[in-house]
Amino acid sequence: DLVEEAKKKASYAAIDEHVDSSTSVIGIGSGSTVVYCVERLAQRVKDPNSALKIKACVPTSFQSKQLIIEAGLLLADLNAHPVIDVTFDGADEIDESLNLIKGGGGCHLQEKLVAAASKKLVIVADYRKESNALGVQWTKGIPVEVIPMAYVSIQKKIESLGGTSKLRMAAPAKAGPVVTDSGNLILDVFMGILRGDAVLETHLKLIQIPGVVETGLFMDIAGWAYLGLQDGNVKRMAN
Ligand code: DER
Repeated sequence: DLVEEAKKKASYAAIDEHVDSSTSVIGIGSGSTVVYCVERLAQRVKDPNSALKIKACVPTSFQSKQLIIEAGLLLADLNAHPVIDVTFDGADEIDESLNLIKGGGGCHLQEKLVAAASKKLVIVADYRKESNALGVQWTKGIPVEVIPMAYVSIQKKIESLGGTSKLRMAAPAKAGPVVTDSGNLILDVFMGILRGDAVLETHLKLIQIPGVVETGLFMDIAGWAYLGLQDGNVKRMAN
């Protein structure tokens, strides 16, 4: 189908244009699009003619670890490889300045930690993720990871800031709230459409609330984005 084909085209292009014989440590994101990155990486690693020497793949979630292991790639810990050559990850929304909303898959805390340790962050996505402002295409709120004991206090603080929020529930997979790989909860926060400076301003308002661990607002982190289009082409964005 068009969306899966777009994800695959974007991912294959990103891997082929950003992984070469000098690439040693790769960050692997989370979600459904990055699956195609791992697929392409595994193909190239297994190719006897490829000169790839991938030393380690650093995961951004339990799912990402599974992808690395199942692909036969070398699973590594961020503390063992605190400098990553390039990380490939998905996004829920991408604006024209490569600001992102991430966390739709509930993994944005570890994704941001790996991204921050990477020399390059390359985003892969299908055409549904492209937007002229954060909050326009992605209407499910800004994912915010919070410490469980304080989630109601944090919700009240968000209301005092003029926003609203919803605790992300796990049903039907599991009764009760989603619990992240780090043992925290997720609030999906509604603060309106974020244009220009509002992205950073909103992040700063949220991150200083006691008990907020990390927001899904990524600004000045992604250097490249590969967008698979409906016509089969790939749109390349670079900062
Ligand atoms: O949670 C995340 O940030 C993921 O990258 C995710 O939202 C992107 O997921 P997708 O590639 O399945 O759309």
